[in-house]
Amino acid sequence: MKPIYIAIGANMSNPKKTLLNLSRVLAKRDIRVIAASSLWRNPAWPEGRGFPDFLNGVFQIEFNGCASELLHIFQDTETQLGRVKTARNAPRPLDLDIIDFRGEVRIDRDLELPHPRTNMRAFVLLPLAEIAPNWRHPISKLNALEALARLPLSAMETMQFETHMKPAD
Ligand code: PH2
Ligand code: MG
Ligand code: MG
Repeated sequence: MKPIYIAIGANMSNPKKTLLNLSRVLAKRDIRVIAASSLWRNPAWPEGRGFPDFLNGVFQIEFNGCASELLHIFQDTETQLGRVKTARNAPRPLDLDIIDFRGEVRIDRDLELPHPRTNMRAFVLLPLAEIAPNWRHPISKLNALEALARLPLSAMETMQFETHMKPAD
């Protein structure tokens, strides 16, 4: 079966601690992390709203269910870690997004696959390039480095290495 990649992020309530502990939290929901990128500090998107920087990374996971089941687990886990849905893009203690679910392409009201903004986000593409050099976007067919090269240089310039993650950390 093709791999599943997810984006992880946080920009409030000790993001580093939350993200370094995340694989343990996901394990309780039968999600196993099999590859973990580094964590990258970068400005909250959209810029200029004064929100704290994000830490972002990417996991490859194993999960024996469908994409909708995974989405529900993610929404549950975000809530459990204290996410309150206020304004769009407001700061959050945890953000879990499905980037690519086994190459599936779908556009539903609650779930779009692959994640629609994958190719526009250095904070997804750079960590994805670290752990999945052979991955290709299911629609554009670009790999992560090719998609990164199409972004403005400024997108890469804002990415700051924060720390490594160990899959079992
Ligand atoms: N997620 C958002 C909104 N803005 N900015 C960065 N840098 N990283 C994110 O993960 C992110 C964001 C909503 O999901
Ligand atoms: Mg997000
Ligand atoms: Mg999200």
